[in-house]
Amino acid sequence: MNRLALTLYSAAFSIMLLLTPALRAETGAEAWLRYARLDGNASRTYQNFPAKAVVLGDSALLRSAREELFCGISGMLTKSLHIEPNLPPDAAVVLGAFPSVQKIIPGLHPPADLGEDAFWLTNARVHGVRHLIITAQNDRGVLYGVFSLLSKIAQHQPVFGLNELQQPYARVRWIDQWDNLDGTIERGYAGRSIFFENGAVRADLGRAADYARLLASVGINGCAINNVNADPRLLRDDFLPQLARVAKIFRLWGVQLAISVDLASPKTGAGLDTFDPADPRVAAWWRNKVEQIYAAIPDFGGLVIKADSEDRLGPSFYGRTQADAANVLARPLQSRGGIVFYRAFVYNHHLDWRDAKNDRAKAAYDYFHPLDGKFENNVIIQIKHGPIDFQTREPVSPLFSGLEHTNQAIELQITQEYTGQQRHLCFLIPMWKEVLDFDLRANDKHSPVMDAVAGTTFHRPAGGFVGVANLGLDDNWLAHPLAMANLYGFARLAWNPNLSVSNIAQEWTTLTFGSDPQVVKTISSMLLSSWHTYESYTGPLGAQTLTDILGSHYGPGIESSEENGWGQWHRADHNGIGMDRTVASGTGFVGQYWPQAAQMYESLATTPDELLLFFHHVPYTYLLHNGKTVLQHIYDSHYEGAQATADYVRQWQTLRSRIDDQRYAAVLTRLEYQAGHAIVWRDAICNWFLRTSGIPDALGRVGRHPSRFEAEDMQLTDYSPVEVIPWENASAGQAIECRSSQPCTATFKPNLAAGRYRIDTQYFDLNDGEAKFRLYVLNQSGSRLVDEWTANDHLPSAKIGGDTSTRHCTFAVLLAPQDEVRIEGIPDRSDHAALDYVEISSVLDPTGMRRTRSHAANAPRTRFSKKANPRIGCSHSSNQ
Ligand code: GCV
Repeated sequence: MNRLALTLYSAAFSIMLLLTPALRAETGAEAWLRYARLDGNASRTYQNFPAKAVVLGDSALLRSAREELFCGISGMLTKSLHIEPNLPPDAAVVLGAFPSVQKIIPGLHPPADLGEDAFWLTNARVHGVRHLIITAQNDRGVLYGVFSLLSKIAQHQPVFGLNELQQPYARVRWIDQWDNLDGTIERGYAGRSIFFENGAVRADLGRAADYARLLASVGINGCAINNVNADPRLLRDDFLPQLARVAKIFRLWGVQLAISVDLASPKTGAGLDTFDPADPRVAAWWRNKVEQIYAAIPDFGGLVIKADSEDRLGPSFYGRTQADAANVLARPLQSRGGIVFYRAFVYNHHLDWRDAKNDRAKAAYDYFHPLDGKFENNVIIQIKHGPIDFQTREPVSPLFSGLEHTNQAIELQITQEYTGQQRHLCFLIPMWKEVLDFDLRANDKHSPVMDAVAGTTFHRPAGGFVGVANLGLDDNWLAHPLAMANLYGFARLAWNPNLSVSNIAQEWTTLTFGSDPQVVKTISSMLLSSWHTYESYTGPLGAQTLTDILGSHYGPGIESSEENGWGQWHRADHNGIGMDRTVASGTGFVGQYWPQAAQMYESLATTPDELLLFFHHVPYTYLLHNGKTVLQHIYDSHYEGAQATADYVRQWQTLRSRIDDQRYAAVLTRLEYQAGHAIVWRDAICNWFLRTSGIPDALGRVGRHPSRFEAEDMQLTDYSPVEVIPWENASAGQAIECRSSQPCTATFKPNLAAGRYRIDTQYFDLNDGEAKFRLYVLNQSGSRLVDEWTANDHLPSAKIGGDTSTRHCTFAVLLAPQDEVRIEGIPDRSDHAALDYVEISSVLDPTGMRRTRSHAANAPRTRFSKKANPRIGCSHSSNQ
């Protein structure tokens, strides 16, 4: 581009930005219920939307439905609905359960039976006037119908002439939260609990009320609010009234309250000397407790149990079975309609890793399959989607086809414990969809997981979907503004697992960011590729997430899986990698599937590449179906994955001014961080496999970083070198840290031709201090400060390593051949301003229009202020 063209281009771009109307700043608190005003064209489509509403009934749920309708219509169509006691002579929206609607419109008949929670959106002509009808078998269905109608309007879909009956796929569509009574959340990444603080239910349950509304809007009908590693205090007599406060709020939105309980509760502080489920005193204790709960909460949903797992006590303590334990709780709940969700996550984490036949993956089936048919009818076995633990890629749990006479539900993890902890973009719906679509071939018949859990495959009375969400007090609920797509998508699949993944992505994007086609296209495409991207740089081919399984479950930690009893082994050694789980030569896990699925996994030839290392141990030179060796695939996928994250940054930047600045900046900060951390992952894994296998990368990338300047090789003042453990989590295994009370410096001479360069500084951001960094360019005329930033992110470690390694990018720095670059580190508390390396690359973008400073340094923090938790939606005065 010549200079004139460049100037014109810059001017045009600036004018375009000036002309673009500023978009209202948004925190993300409203999630997909923004009800943003429709623009001219779209609102004209709805100009004939009725101005009146008739609500047939006065239950709390119908009041919520009415207020939601008013809120949505006034927000999107700037129209105030008038409430009418009877059907008016002009068009109205009619809300009510079907019998009451039929009373005033006798000729109306739904196209099929309206089951529990199903709704019917239709229209009916009365005396020549067409009314819009939202009806259902129960009031909760009417509420769901209202949300569905509003969602259609927000997506500019037609609502006149509708005749749509929506039936939920399964009765159970629940959320689990892992909140602790002290206000922390196990595996929660978005602030403190919206339910608890200081050992009690919070005084202000405003956010809990907003949460219930969000859940109802996508058809979720139950929520267990506390950690499955349950605190027995929750069952104390004085706690029940506090739980009743939460239930009251949930009730307004048709969300049933449930709690997780500790099976040892009868003994722990409750006066008994046993919790043996076969002891009549224990049964009486639970009976009494359940009665107390129902006295306080008449519509209580049920109890969630984690037992004999990860140091939680269970029935094995007394030589009893999981069925004995489940049933003793289920019996008193039965007459009240309550459910026991008994988790199949029962396993021994002290397995002998030297025994090649041991396999944690077998545990759930081994414990529960022999008990099939021995559980009460109101017990649901809650099964994690894979046999290990929410890894980036696992096969489906064979237990889904191993329980033919027992209810079951699938447990999916919305909170991104192993998938980037809401710092990395990872849209999980494609993964869940693959799981739900998987054909178990039970009894040699078509039997997708979605049907097994919904109860249709084996004709069970109950079953469904449970998502572990762990939303927190952060304004935008899940910290990463794009992570809410996972909650939305979970609920949409729980409602209808046959929905297409791309439709879900587009729906969520439109509802959350508006209908600008470029926005919808760009964000949906980023979402849809993001799971594969994450997988490709954190553990491809079914090796599971190669993360630090003994600590944070976040950064790379390849060897942490091995030589311990946790059983997340990948068995990588000098020659090869993978767990042999075949019947012929391995652990025999494959034999837990029905024959057709088992045959596929038993054979190397038919095992899909993406699960190869889950089922087989192979040499690094083994050829995949795609023609590459295993090791070359590992190298390539990590480079491709890291590159894809850099591309996400560029894709997102095309949306500037099409999205409000606040959310634009919050997402950009996260994507830039991810792009840096993907390089940490890439290098750790590739270097580890290079050293372990001795086989070089055919493309010569691994271990070669010509534009990298190692911190330990720089000229150091007060900084000192430090070994990083494990070695692969720092470039060349070393870093430098500043143990002095004064600033330390590291200086080097890049010796580059004159030009503009991008300087990436790789440093460690520890979570118990806020070190500062300054970047200078030095030459004869003095020193020039070109950038500065604070290491104030909240990463999950106080150690130098893969969790804390962070990249800061400084764009378009002018360098001359004799210039030196200096980093000054100013330590703070235990954060010793540690540095790994600096990488310098030439700036390809000649326009100079890119930022000269990294956004990461200047963008607003993504963890928003907690001082005033924003309430969302319209004021539901009657509901507060
Ligand atoms: C609530 C994994 C997680 C634990 C979690 C457990 C479970 O092991 O790391 O934090 O505990 O699963 O699902 O019970």
